[in-house]
Amino acid sequence: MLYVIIAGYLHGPTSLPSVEIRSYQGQNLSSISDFRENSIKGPQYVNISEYRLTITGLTNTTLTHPYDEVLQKYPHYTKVVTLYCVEGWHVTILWEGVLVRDVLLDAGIDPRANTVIFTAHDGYTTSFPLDYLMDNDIIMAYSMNNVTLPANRGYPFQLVAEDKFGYKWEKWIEKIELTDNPNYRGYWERRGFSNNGDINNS
Ligand SMILES: Nc1nc2c(c(=O)[nH]1)N[C@H]1C(S)=C(S)[C@@H](COP(=O)(O)O)O[C@H]1N2
Ligand SMILES: [Mo]
Repeated sequence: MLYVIIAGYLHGPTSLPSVEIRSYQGQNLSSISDFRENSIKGPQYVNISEYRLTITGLTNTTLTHPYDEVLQKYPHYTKVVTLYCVEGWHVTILWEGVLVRDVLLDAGIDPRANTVIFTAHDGYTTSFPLDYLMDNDIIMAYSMNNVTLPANRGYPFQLVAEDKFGYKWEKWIEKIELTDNPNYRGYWERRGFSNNGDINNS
């Protein structure tokens, strides 16, 4: 405690661990413990010192970012969004993250690209039309309800795929790949779930 006070005087404020918030601008939020954990291989524990976010495929360059670099390089955004799982539960959370659009533009988008495939630490994949990610302020979240994502919630990054079912909200994102194959199907999509995953017309 004394150290924290001294460090505060010498170097400006030292941030202390956050406590989850449960309301935001008058809106009630779910808790980060309201999710049902049913990931294909259970919770993943990503070693952050070895972690790299790779952006590749039909890009001008392949980017490989350590975790801190993602947070330093791109502007931060917050939004309240509800995740609906096909199993019938839902959670409303304050998400904070970086725009997928900013990351893709940084890598440079080849004009032939029309589809984006996300691959996770557990081998899970899902994909989107490039336009969905470019036109809708879609973020990759590193924080939920003001708390850094816990391991079971997708640390270091979960995609906030708003207006899409939960199976499109990939956790533990490691790779973002641009392709020209709109027929790519991810893990659940290959097992019969719709490729667009739209909440309103699946
Ligand atoms: N990497 C990865 N991401 C994933 C999944 C998974 O199994 N692996 N499950 C998806 C599903 S089906 C849902 S509903 C959401 C939220 O699931 P959770 O409650 O298990 O976090 O994460 C999605 N993201
Ligand atoms: Mo789900």
